[in-house]
Amino acid sequence: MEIWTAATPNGWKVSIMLEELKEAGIELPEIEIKTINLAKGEQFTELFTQHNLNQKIPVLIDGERSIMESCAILQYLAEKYPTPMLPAGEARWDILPWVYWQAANVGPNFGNKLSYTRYMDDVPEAQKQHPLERFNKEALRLMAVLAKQLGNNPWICGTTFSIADIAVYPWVRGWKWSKVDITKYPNVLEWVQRVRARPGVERGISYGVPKDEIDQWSEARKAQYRRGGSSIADNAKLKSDL
Ligand SMILES: N[C@@H](CCC(=O)N[C@@H](CS)C(=O)NCC(=O)O)C(=O)O
Repeated sequence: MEIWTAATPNGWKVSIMLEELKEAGIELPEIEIKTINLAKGEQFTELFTQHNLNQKIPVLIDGERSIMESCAILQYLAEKYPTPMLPAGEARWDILPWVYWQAANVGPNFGNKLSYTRYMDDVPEAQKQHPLERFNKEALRLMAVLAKQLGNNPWICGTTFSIADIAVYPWVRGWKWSKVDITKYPNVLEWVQRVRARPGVERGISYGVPKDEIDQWSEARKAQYRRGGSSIADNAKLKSDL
């Protein structure tokens, strides 16, 4: 089995899943983790495109089968290696709609909010205002939904950690980076901390990331990013005080 990935929220869903499967006692086969350099455009090569026409990471290759879309990969791994993270039978329908909810809503809105907040530093403010407001408002609405779904439960789908938690966590954990104020929802904040405290998650989010940068980029990494021609807005430039 091969995983083609990068140190990004969609990539971490898969690496967290692998590590959580190990935590659950599953003996995984040898899996080759191939890091795709997105900045260099390796997702656009002919070979990559043969495995994923959509030209985005992550991709899972298992024998003759190539699977795109991080949430489809979560489901594939969960079905191939059964654990309580995706129960069998009817009960899986408590989980799967929340995985789809992430793919269709949380990822795109947090991703767009992040992009306009950090990675379009050279775009005039007036042009960014509408998309920033729109994606922020929708991201916050989604967090209100998440807060209701969590209620007093420890995990998104009740008392058992599931692939829904794995799907949603990597985007929400970056709330300070995307400036989505989840402090309005204390149970969401507590859930973020609860997921982060899991050893499998700790290992999963460290794929492709130097040890001291798991939760925050170092100044050296930011400088390296800028040297590559990308401009990132730093906190000092942003109005938000998150
Ligand atoms: N819905 C897709 C999104 C995948 C995606 O957007 N991947 C990003 C990294 S997080 C990517 O490959 N970006 C490179 C590009 O857009 O060229 C999934 O969940 O797998």
